[in-house]
Parts: sequence; C-alpha cells; structure tokens
Amino acid sequence: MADQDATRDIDALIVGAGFAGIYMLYRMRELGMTAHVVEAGSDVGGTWYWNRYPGARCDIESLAYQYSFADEIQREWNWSERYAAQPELLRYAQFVTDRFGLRSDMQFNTRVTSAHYQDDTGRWDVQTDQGDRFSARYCIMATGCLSVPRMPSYPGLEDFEGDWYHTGEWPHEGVDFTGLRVAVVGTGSSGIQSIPLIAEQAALLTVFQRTPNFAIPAHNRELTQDERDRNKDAFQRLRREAEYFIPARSGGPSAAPRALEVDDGARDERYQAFWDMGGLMYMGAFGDILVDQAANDTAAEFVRRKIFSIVQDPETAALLAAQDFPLGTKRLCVDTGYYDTFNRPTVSLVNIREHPIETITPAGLRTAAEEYEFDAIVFATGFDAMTGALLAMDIRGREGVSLRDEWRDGPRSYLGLQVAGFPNLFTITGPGSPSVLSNMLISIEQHVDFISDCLEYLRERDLGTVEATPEAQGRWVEHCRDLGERTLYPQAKSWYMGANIEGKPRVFMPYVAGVGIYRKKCDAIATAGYEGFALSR
Ligand code: FAD
Ligand code: N01
Repeated sequence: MADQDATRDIDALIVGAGFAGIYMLYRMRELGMTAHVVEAGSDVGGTWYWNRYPGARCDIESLAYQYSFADEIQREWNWSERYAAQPELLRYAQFVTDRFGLRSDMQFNTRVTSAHYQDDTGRWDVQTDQGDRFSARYCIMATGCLSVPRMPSYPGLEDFEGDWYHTGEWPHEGVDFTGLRVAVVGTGSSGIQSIPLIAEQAALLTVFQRTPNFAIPAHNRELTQDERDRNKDAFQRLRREAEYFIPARSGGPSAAPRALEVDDGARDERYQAFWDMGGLMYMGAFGDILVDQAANDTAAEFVRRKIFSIVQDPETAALLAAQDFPLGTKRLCVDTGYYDTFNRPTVSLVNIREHPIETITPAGLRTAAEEYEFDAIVFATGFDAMTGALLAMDIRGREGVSLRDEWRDGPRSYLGLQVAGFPNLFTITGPGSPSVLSNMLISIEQHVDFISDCLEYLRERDLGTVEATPEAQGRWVEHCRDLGERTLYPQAKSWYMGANIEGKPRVFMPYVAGVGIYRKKCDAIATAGYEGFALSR
C-alpha cells in the first residue's frame, strides 16, 4: 500500500503496460518528460500476459506484428514461427522493456480506479486500488481494446464443483485437461484457437456454439533463417508501405478484382489460392467482400464448402456452417485444425442457439434440452471491447463530467485519440481509430507518435493543454458512422458493434477506411497546427 497522503507529481501517467504502454513510456523518456506506467498485471505484455490459453497466438504474421520504432529491436529479435505463440509474444514484450530499461518507471499489480481533471490546476488526479495518488499533466490510456474479459451471467457458477476458466484470464501455471470431461463455451477466435489443443488432452470435449464463425487455416510453420534475414533487411521499407496501405474497399490501388466480375471457375481458383496462403489474407481475395453482400456470399460459400469437405458428420458440418452474418464482419478466425477436431470421436458440438444454456449445475451445466456433466468449463466468451477498460475507471473531465455519461449512447471521440471536455487525456487506439481492424502494432506506434509529437509541439510553444473541440469531434463521429454504414460490418452482432454486451449501445466503433487514409488525415491535422484541437496555456 502506498502512503495515502503522498501525491506524486509527474508529467504523464500511462495506464497499461501492453505494447502501447511500453512504447508510450519510451517516447516520454525520449522527450525528457517524467512518466509512470501503472499496470494491473504483474508484468508487461497486456494481451500476451493475460491470454495464456492453449493455442493462443497472433493472427498477423510475426514478422509484421512487431515494433518498428527502433530498428535494433527487429534486428536483435528472431521470431520462430509464422504466427508466434503467446509465450514468445510475452517474451518479446519483456525483451523490449528490458532492452530499454523501462521497468524502473513501471508499477505492477496496481489498477487505476479513477482519473479526475482538476479545473483549477489543469492537472489529472489519478488514483489506484493500492492507494497511490498521482498528479499528472497528461493522462494517457494504454488500456487496450480487448482487455476486459466478459463472463456470461449464467446462474449457478459459484456452485460448480469442477474448475472453470476464462481464456482471457488464463492461469499462469497452465491447465492440464488430460483425462477430463471438458466444456468450451464460445466459438470466436479464442475458442477456435484453443479447442483443437484442449481436444488433444481431454477425455471428452463438448463445444457449446451459439454462433458459428468462419475460420481460415493459418498454415503456421517454423520460419527459416533465410526468411528472417530477408525480412530484417526489408522490414522498415515494408512497414512504411503498410503504414500507408489503403484497402480496396476504400478505393486503394489494389489489384484485387470484384468477386462477381470473374466467372465461377476463376473465382473459386482465387479463393483456393487465398485459402492456401491462409489466415486473414483470405479477405483480400476480392476487393468488395466487405462492401457487397453478393460478393461476400461467394466468399462465405467457399468456406462452407470447405467445412463440408473436412467435417465428416453432415449434421455437425451443417451446424459449423450456419453463420448468419457476412464473412469478416465478425473478426475472421485463423485456425489450426479447428474443423478437423470435430472428426475426433471424443469431440461433440452442441447448438445453444436452439437450446440455450440455462444454468451451471454443481456437476456441469444444463441447456434447455439436456443436462451435461463436466470436470472443467472453459469460457471463451470474449471481451467488453474497445470501451470496457476505459469505462471501468471513473474518468471525469472538465466540471466533473464523467466519461460514462458522455459515452452513454456510445463512444464519441476525435480521431479515437481524445474526447472533448477531457483536456490532456489521450486514448491509444481508442474507438474512432482503425485499431482492431489493423495490425495493432502499426496503429499503436502511430498513436504514440502522434501524442508524443503533439506534446513536443505544446512544449515548444509554451502551451500546456490540448483538447478536442466539440465541433471536430462531432464531425469525426459522423464521418466514422458514415464510413461504417457503407460496409457490411453493421449487419453482424459483433463486439465491433458492442452487440456482445447486454445493454451496450450499438455503435460501430472502429474507423473503417484503413490505416493509410487515417494516417494521412492525422498527418495533415498535425501539420495544420493540430486542427480540431484547442491548444492553450
Ligand atoms: P493490451 O495488450 O490489452 O494492454 C492493456 C493493458 O492495460 C493490460 O495489461 C491491462 O491489464 C492494463 N489495464 C487496463 N485497465 C487498467 C487499469 N484500470 N489499471 C491498470 N492497468 C490497466 N492484434 C493484432 O494486431 N494482431 C494479432 O494477431 C492479435 N492477436 C490477438 C490475440 C488475442 C488473444 C487478443 C485478445 C487480442 C489480439 N490482438 C491482436 C489485439 C491485441 O490486443 C493488440 O494487438 C495489442 O496487444 C494491444 O496492445 P495494447 O497495449 O494496446 O493493449
Ligand atoms: O471473443 P468473441 P474471443 N452464451 O467475442 C460466445 C481477438 N483475438 O475471445 O457470437 C454462449 O469473438 C459468442 O457467441 P455469439 C480477436 O480480435 C484474436 O474469441 O455472441 N455463448 C462467441 O462465439 C477476436 O475477435 C485471436 O453468439 C456466448 C464467443 O463466445 C477478439 O480477440 C485469438 C455467450 C466469443 O467470441 C475476441 O475473441 C483470440 C453466452 N452467454 C482473440 N457469450 C487471434 O487469433 C459469448 N458467447 C489472433
């Protein structure tokens, strides 16, 4: 416990020590500002600290899912696989932290509970669950888009006699399912990654599916030394290109044709080629998959045919292929052996859309149709995404206005970076920015650079406050909504829409036009003296 009376004065308080918090601290130090990171976990890594479930790995290729801010990092670090697994990603976060000696300004096992702007001093009063108190000119939220695990509200869980887990808060010592009867609830990316590995150990595995997702094989493999070496030489050039990438759906100069512009044979051939490349690249097979329902149907049908060709039991295959949303409008899953797993005699699939889970019982769970007994239940039920971590804190801006009230009807921000009425508060990869629709390392670096450049700009001009104007924020919110509505995304009950949380406003939260267009807008805004932000002493 900290000394209750001691308030620590710093330039910037950074909340979160995932990839965003790590790099933000690095940049603050470069600027010569005093900064302190507060992190709820006992170490750095964020996503890769918490999500230790079997099979957890990235779905952006490791060679791209890394920092570019200091070239020596990628020169010194060697990725072992095309898609690195969680332990390696966590080691990477630790490596970067230690490489730059950042730990001395980090505080772990501590949760920020409130951040209140003081109208009289223009500083943020930040408090933690350990009794710390900070007075900071800048308050920077690096709290993550997928960092608040969400549990279903079934009755009876407290009486369950077996063990239960959430994929997003997995025990550090790991879990041995050998010989156990296991239930997995949820078939998003976390479920789809973990199910094949749990099935290898469990005596019996029952998967409870409400909505089937689309999964594309990762074709994960070891990287060769030659691939690593070539990437090291090309990395900075490739990253600069990726930073300005404009997807075909936003009018980018993509070579991808439209799906219905080619005949059936050519279309299938192209889907097969993208299926063979694997992973998220499948979305790039045609330029209009996310904007044209008819195009999307062809992409979905190709995957459904694959499911029927892999899964031997036709009833199970039909259940796995019963998606009711356009492909890609819930994040596409990237799998290793997911559909094959249902050919194991020990694995079964239960349709809880038809017969919902009613209660957890001491021995297992009961659906509307049947009672099941389990030794362990795994909840792969996702996160309170994008706004969850921010709204978990009591954040108050000018005149004590609370962020929870401001965002009652959904998040409103300027560029996903600032909220009007909350001066000097920044949200890294906040709602209204490309964030979760991008390689997050690209988006994180861009936001951290934007914030750091802005703080330097203020200092050079002897200014102390930066704040989004309500007008600029209003225009940005409209722009984001308008772009979102031109796509198929709003058709899915996804976490992008807040639809996975009861009572959460249905708003499409990410900026959909891609990192290239977004970055150009941010660059132009900065060049124009931070247009749309009010700067003052
Ligand atoms: P996080 O890594 O979420 O870190 C935020 C940190 O803030 C957490 O450690 C949390 O404990 C801390 N925190 C939050 N609130 C508080 C508080 N009040 N007080 C103190 N600390 C707090 N993205 C990709 O681009 N590619 C991928 O392949 C990919 N794979 C993913 C796989 C999984 C399983 C998940 C869940 C997400 C994945 N993502 C991926 C998204 C991933 O979240 C980002 O890539 C990235 O790791 C986010 O980093 P961050 O620092 O912004 O947030
Ligand atoms: O969570 P999800 P996730 N009863 O929300 C079901 C990233 N990520 O942790 O669709 C029954 O996608 C829910 O059903 P439905 C990635 O961005 C990446 O899997 O709401 N079921 C759904 O099937 C991803 O998108 C990787 O009908 C319930 C599942 O649980 C994001 O994190 C790996 C239920 C939740 O799926 C979140 O993924 C992991 C209930 N009450 C995560 N509540 C990579 O591969 C929810 N469900 C890199």
